[in-house]
Amino acid sequence: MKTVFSPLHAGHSGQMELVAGAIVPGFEKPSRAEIIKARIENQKLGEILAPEIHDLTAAKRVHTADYIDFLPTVWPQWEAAGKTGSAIPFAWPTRGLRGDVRPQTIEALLGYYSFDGGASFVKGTWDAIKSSYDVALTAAELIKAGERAAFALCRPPGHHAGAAFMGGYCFINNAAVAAQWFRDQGAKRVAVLDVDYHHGNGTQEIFYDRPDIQVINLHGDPLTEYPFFLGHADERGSSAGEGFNLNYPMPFGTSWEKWNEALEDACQKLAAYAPDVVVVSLGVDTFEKDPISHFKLTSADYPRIGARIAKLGLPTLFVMEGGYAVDEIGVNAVGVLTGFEGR
Ligand code: FKS
Ligand code: ZN
Repeated sequence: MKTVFSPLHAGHSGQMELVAGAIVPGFEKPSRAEIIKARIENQKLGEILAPEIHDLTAAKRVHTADYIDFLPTVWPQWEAAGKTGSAIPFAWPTRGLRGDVRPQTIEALLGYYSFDGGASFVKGTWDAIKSSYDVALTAAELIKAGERAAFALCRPPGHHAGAAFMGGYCFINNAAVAAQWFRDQGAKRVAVLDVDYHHGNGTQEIFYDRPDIQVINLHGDPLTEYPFFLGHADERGSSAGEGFNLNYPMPFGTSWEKWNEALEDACQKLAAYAPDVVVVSLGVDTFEKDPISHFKLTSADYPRIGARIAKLGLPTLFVMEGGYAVDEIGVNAVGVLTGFEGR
């Protein structure tokens, strides 16, 4: 299958995050994408294409216009305010505070448009976000043009980003953009299958009241795992979307057998929905050696995931999300894709 990749992701580099009380280099780093790209070449998965440049219309179909217009202004505003380190949000309008009044300074706006401090900006961040969006749309276009499958090697990832917020390394929700784009191109129903270790809270929020986009998540139980405040099994969609959101939260230590039972059930529900196209939010942080996660999948399991998804027999867009065991991220992510191809 073809891959779409942009070198502009690499400008999103050197951002910092808080771990156990210390500010450390972010886990979501450029080598992740570079190692996956090298593995694609090594495995001869297929051609690697540069993205076409798109305007932001498709982003504004799933995000608010004010949020999307804010993103490219972050670094210029941060610099104009005389700040030099990573732009990290640190104050949020949670319960008891006013979330309905848009504030005016860059520090305040970072909090207004986020749910945690996990999506931070450096100088090259906007260009990377934009390239990741272009990668997703270009890969979606390959599917529309008749490819059975395509791989959007997105970085930064997207599934934690909601209609008007960033967080958890995510800014624009690439998978949601692609799903909506397929609808706008005439697909009647689209399914999003999110196999990242973390719940895709952004994707769930964006499509929660919609029957035309089914959202299925397999993830660490939010009682004990990030993003903590969404992803429970009783979240099944609202109003017209009731029954079209499915969550499979699983405990720390989950290994292939249990995870695969969830995947099997998810795939049966997905097949019953009979979508025209599937968007896979592909995270490989379910891996046993992932430094920030607590599932126990092995490298041998990833091709099995791909093979099960292939069995659906549907046009499939893979969109890269998380995975932080960089030494094995190429083997694991590309393992899903070669498994899909039956090799
Ligand atoms: C404090 C721990 C914060 C954040 C985990 C983010 C996971 C992101 C992801 C994505 F796919 F979006 F990349 N942990 N330092 O893997 O879900
Ligand atoms: Zn994740």
